[in-house]
Order: sequence, then structure tokens, then C-alpha cells
Amino acid sequence: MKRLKRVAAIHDISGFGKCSLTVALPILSAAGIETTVLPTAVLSTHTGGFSGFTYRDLTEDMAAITAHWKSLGISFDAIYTGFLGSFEQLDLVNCFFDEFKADNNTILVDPVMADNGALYKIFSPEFAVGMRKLCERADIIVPNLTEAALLIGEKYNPGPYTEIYITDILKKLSDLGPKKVVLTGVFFDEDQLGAATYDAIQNEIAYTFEKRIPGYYHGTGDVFGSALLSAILNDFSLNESAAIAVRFTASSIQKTAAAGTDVRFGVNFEQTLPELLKDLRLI
Ligand code: PXL
Repeated sequence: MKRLKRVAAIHDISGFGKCSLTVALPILSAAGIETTVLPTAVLSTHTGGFSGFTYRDLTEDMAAITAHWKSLGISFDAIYTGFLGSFEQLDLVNCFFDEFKADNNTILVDPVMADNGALYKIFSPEFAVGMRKLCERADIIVPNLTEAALLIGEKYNPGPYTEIYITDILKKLSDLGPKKVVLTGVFFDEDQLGAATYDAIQNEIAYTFEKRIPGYYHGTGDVFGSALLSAILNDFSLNESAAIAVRFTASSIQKTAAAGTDVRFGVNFEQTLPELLKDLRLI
């Protein structure tokens, strides 16, 4: 029996409204990956559409948690960062990379900060600059098109896109540092939606699409990122991993839409996990 691969997942815990650690932990665990969690904040709900949410910033705990893990001599096969709760946390995550980055592990940064052409209300434009610095150190980044525009300092384009446009964005994102880029929210026509991947070492661009389901479902970026990392750590190539993650996310949204669930509540990834495990050839 081989040892389990281990991920450090650095995201918030939003108690209600499935996203961040409440999806990363179950998805990665189901995919046979040991998941160590470094919570960045504890909220009663995510910030996308609920008013009056509570917010406990855990910035003060992060350095001590990092130091304790270092003292234990543990290592990680991947470091997966998502929603960061404060500007200072960008520096703390940089320090985490200093401590735990190795030649044989992968840093995956999901630069969670914006969607639909706008920065999330709780973030300042300086946060986007700091997030760019974090992306420079990543092996893989997973921005949506709004985040991509902020990272490369271009105006947001709402689409539909062309291959020429997407190729340009992918290459500019990779020029920041990461050798692998997965761009989400890509579509060439209104009926489909998916992701584009760029592997700068192989000089390979690939696309993967599923039928678009109307509506804006919260937490889908985290469902996608967690499934992507699950596939990468199960030794699938970048474009195979993106295809698996697009399928998993679309199928989770489809079940949620069929049930008529409030789009703020998160998607039904739970009953889609068997499909993911089949795609990963784990069952
Ligand atoms: O899914 C991204 C995300 C994660 N965590 C929190 C959020 C959001 C998006 O709005 O508010 C707290």
C-alpha cells in the first residue's frame, strides 16, 4: 500500500453555503488525499449574497500553525490556496511557501477575489496586486476570467471569447511565473461553458466544455479547483484533470438546478462524488 498524498488546504470555513474548506476537504478526502487544513477565517456564511454574516479573521493564528507544522517535520505533496481573509494573509501564505515548497511538490493558487467583472466587495485593488505576487510563485493557477484580467492588468471582457483571445490571456498569465494555467469560465458560444488549460513546458493548450446551465451557482470555483487538484494528484495530465473537473462541476450544478435549490447554498457535489471517483478510476 502506497502512502497517502497530503495537501495543505489554505481557505476559509464558511459554515453555511458550501464553498472553500467545506467542499475542498470532502472532495480531496474522497479522492484518497489526506487533507490538512489551515483555515484563514471562520464565517457564518460565504460573502456572496447573504447579509449579516459573521467574520472571524484567523490571520493571527496562521504563523503559529505554520511554525507548529514545520516543527513536526511534515511535508505536503501540494499546497492549495483559495479565499484569503486579509491583506496580511498574502504575506503569511508567502511564508508558508518558503517553509513548505520543495522540488517535488506543487503549489496550486486559486486567486479567489473576483467574478463577473468585479472584485469581491471585501477586497481592495491592492489585494489584487498582492494576489498577483502569490500567483508568481505558483506552479498552477486557476483564475476565472475576471481574476485573470486583474492579474494581467487588462480590462475585463465578458465574452463570448475567441481562441486567439484565450491563448493570449493564458500566455500572459503563465508569463507571471506559473508553468501551468487553468482558466475557468471560458466559452465560445452561449450554449457551452468550460475551461482552457495551458502547459508552458509542453507548449500545449486544450479546451474542455460542458453544456451551460443558466444561473450563477456559488462555490463552483472551489468545487472545480478541488476536483482539479484531486485529478492532478491521482496522476492525470493537466488537460485530463481539467476535463474531469469541468464534468464534475457541471454535473453538480445540474443536480442543484434540477432540485431548484437556492443558488447561494452551494452545489450538490456530494451526490456527484461517485462520478468523480469513477473518472479518477478509484472505483
Ligand atoms: O467560493 C469563493 C469564496 C470563498 N470563501 C468566501 C467567499 C467566497 C466567494 O464569495 O465569500 C468567504
